[in-house]
Amino acid sequence: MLGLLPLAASAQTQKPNIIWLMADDLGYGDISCYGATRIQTPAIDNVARSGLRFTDMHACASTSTPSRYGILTGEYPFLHPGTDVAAGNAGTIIYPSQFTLADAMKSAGYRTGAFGKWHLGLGSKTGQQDWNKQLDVALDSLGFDYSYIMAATSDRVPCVFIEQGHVANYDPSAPIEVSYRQNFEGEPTGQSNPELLTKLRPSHGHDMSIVNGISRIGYMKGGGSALWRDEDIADSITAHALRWMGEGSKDAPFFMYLCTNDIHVPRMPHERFRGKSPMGLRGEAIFSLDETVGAITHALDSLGIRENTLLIITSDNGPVLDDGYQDNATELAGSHNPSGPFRGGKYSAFEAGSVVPFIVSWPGHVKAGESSALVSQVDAMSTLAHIAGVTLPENAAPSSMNMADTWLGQSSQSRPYAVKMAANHTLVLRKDNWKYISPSNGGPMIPWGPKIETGYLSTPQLFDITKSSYEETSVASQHPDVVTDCQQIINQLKK
Ligand code: NG6
Ligand code: CA
Repeated sequence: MLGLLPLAASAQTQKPNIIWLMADDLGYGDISCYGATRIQTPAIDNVARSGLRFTDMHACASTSTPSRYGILTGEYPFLHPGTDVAAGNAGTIIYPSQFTLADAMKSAGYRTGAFGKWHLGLGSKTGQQDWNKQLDVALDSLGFDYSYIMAATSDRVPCVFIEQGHVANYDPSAPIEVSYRQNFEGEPTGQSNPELLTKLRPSHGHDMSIVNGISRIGYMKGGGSALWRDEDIADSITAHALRWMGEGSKDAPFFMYLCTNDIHVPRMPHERFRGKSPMGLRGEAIFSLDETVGAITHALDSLGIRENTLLIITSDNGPVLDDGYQDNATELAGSHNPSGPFRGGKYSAFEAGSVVPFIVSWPGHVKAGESSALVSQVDAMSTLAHIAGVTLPENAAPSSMNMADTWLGQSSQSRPYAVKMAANHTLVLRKDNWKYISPSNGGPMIPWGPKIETGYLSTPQLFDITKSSYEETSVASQHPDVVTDCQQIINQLKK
């Protein structure tokens, strides 16, 4: 049997391929290797069995744009302007002058590819993109050799894939126009033409342009044959990822940033999953995600590169049931708790907003098991750069630490602390056995639709997480020194 190779020796001889496979809005409790019983995720569980399953991984935020910003730049999103949930016509949020995770991998001799959900802006100026031409800022400016992406989310226009900075399968007979201010004359919307909503109806918001029988956020016109069919999004992303993976030379390693659309709303996975889960479309979307993972591992096996590939599976933020479409996710969840043992969900300052599944697999290098070390996705850049054998430029990845020993299971060392941001910018800190939530304004529940507890309070909150991972009773008044300490760390970071 192959023994575990020490990192230094192995990295010198052969750099591993690295796949960062990230689901959207997948909760800690949504997959069977993290305790779900009402749904089975055999492909993800397989990876978990061969690798290290973390129980205390923190995303940088409880929504997508800031969370992803932290991964790709190694900088806390609250330190950078404009990292709120981005519109589909947002200009680039990461500046081309910034050194990104993809730049780091490229400098290590890697081929770099991005697939699926992007949601970090495209083009140099918000609202000024000409979607019928090559975008002036696309992922090649951010270190990716190849990209096949969705500009934002599947509930936001434009509903087309962007390949190498240009609309994929562009249809010249149907020029594309996008606006987040007003509709285009004569175009139906979910609000004015609900009879055209043949596939899904909104429960809140999402009542603007209609594409594929589903209304979205924002207005778009045109697209023609380039418009996606939601049922095919997962297959399309996976097919492009697999093709790119197989095209590479055997010598150059690759870095693949693979972000699924599953299980974000609108949940409309392929018809082959229909009726397969008692949890309806949300369960089917989890199956679709699992199938993507299976397709990737199968391809790694077929190419004979599984043992030389570091495969990471994670999520960008916590789970949500009703996120704006009438897909019956709430009604059909039954005993399934997508938040697992944690309180809150997507958007929330409570733990379920940002504690996410995190599985690291690299057969022969990462010993299978479980790690309860406190870890953060903001460390992706320093950690993966280290594994790839590159030194980052001085000002790159300012919030990121090299945690390779912990991520690869050679140590159980925790990060000194993890900071994350809730939807209303409330900053949250986890440190030792403490969880701290900064005081903020905002009611106890998300105000616009999802039935999720925010965790916001006008006074500081402190929880002893050894007592219960479910944040029940604040002990802030009993531990004023800890509260001060946590607040000071946050203040220091903000400087
Ligand atoms: C919210 C959307 C929600 C989702 C979220 C972003 C409404 C009413 N809700 O504004 O559906 O798109 O933004 O999710 O529009 S994320 O996972 O990409 O951060
Ligand atoms: Ca998300």
